[in-house]
Amino acid sequence: MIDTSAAAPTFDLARQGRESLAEMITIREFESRLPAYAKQGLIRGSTHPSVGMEAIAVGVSQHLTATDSIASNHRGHAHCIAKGADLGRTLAEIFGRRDGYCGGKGGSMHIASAELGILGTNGIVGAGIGLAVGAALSAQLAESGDVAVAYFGDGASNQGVLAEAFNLAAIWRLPVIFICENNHFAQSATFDEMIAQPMVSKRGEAYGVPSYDVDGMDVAAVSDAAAAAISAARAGNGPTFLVADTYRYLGHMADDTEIYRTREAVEAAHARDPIARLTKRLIDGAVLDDAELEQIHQDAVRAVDAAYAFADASPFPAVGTAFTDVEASA
Ligand SMILES: Cc1ncc(C[n+]2csc(CCOP(=O)(O)OP(=O)(O)O)c2C)c(N)n1
Repeated sequence: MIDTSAAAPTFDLARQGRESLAEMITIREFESRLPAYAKQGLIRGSTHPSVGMEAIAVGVSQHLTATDSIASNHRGHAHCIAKGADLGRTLAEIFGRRDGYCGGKGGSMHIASAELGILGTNGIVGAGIGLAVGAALSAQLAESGDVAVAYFGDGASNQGVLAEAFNLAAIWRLPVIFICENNHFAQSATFDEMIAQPMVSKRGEAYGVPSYDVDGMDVAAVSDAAAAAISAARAGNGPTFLVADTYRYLGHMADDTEIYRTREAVEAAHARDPIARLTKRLIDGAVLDDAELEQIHQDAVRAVDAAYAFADASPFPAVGTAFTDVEASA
């Protein structure tokens, strides 16, 4: 192991705990409904839920401002929501409706918002990595103090773009945080089948990027590591690579037969569940009681119900708009 934590613990259970829990529960409620929406025909094209992986987006985003950027991948709804995306507009985009972030023309894998610093979720595996490096270079040249985050999977860490991105970020000391969400699978391929060197963090080290392994099922650990990485980037100390170990509870996308893993393995992963773990800490620490916990769950259900009503009521974009927004204006 290179290291198990990027920094001394700073996560303040009383200050950050309840908000982190509420965000993770809301994201899980949102994501858990997607397979059923897909079956109902409400979602055209594929959509990839990140149930089980909530701690990473939530732990990272609590240290980002609206002008910081994130570049995400095909499994990016949680990243967007944690960065401030409205649930209704996110779901409307997933449903391909006019009130979505990209007018319904992007769908699940192409959610972008300049105002929120969301450079886009991305259907091309690894493509967001280069976008984040570009945003970090732009922030450095503008001396804005902003940082950029690239979220990508263990499968994407095999893409050549990561080598180039690490090298440029290291030599130019760019304010970029590379976050590999190792959920143990790339579509139907297991991590062990696809990656010979199990320490993905060594890949960052090889390029001179400080690299750390973090428990991606522990929001406090992710938050601590992200706080250290983001403040180092803001201080001009360059990039950090965080490899967050996590697990994808649901199939790669709706209709995944999941023949590449056993039910028992999926159930075993629930023992590390980020929501259950934080809930236990909050209850044991008397930060939260059962009634407040129930309220958080009810609020999440209500918020996602409202998002569904908003998205379902939104019309499809007019056919005549198919060729607008294709090119950026100068
Ligand atoms: C360049 C490219 N190659 C292949 C694909 C097909 N594809 C879509 S998702 C995926 C797996 C990606 O795995 P990982 O990066 O670990 O992310 P995860 O799905 O596990 O979150 C693949 C191979 C693609 N979309 N883009």
